[in-house]
Amino acid sequence: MKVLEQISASVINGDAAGTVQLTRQALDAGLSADEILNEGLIAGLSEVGRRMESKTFFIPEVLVAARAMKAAEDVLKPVLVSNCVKPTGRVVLATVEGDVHDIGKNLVKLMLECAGFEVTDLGVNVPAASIIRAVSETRPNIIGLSALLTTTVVRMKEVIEDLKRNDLRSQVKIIVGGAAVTRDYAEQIGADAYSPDCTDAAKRAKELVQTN
Ligand code: B1M
Repeated sequence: MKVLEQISASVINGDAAGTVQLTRQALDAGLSADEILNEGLIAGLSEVGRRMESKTFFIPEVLVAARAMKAAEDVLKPVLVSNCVKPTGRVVLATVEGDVHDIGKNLVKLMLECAGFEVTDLGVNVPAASIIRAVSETRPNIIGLSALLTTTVVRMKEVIEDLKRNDLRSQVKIIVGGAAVTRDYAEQIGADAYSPDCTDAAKRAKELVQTN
């Protein structure tokens, strides 16, 4: 088995120590942090998602897999941030109300910081009112919203409507993403950008600031 497949298998098995060790081994072998993240760690969690869907995995298995992924992320972080640039803008980032998934959001935060953004991370399960408050207080260039559940994706629309009601919409750009979000939905709710992954999110954020 190749090391990336071993990393995926290790995430699926929820073996945090093994995942960390294999991640180090892959870095030492010259694989890029991006490859390890996407083709090893995220690939593993995607399989966990499929097993969850087919009801062969349940919450305890998913939690240990997520923990293994997070442990390996700490090994990758210093490598991912080694080429970071100076601050260029501010972002308020949140996983929307009702949703506690934060692995993807945290990767988006990392990539945004790497691209030079100062990120105010409001965490998970964040009500629209808290986002509006953070926007009024920190005056960000961008709001980043993440949602992984089909039941919580609708919260993004509420945030945009609340921004309009509070006369704040024209002052910020909005990027949305997460497994439950589509480009069509982003357009439909009037977001400024949709992003399928964390690297792309940082690219979109830079473009949005430049066109501001
Ligand atoms: Co949950 N879960 N989960 N879960 N979980 C999913 C999302 C699911 C697809 C699994 C499945 O059934 N196949 C399913 C949703 C189904 C649906 O709505 N259509 C699901 C479900 C049902 C649930 C519960 C309801 C289960 C239950 O309780 N019965 C429950 C909900 C809790 C809640 O939020 N209220 C639940 C709970 C959990 C755990 C807590 C156990 C755990 C989360 C741990 C944590 O995040 N700290 C968990 C996990 C781990 C998953 C899966 C397996 C993996 C998610 C993940 O971290 N992926 C997931 C299956 C899947 O997605 N395939 C699943 C890796 C991560 C890097 O990807 O977050 O998509 P992702 O981020 C990507 C992109 O989407 C993008 O960048 C990242 C990669 O570069 N991105 C953005 C993300 N945010 C972005 C924002 C942007 C731009 C890009 O701009 C701002």
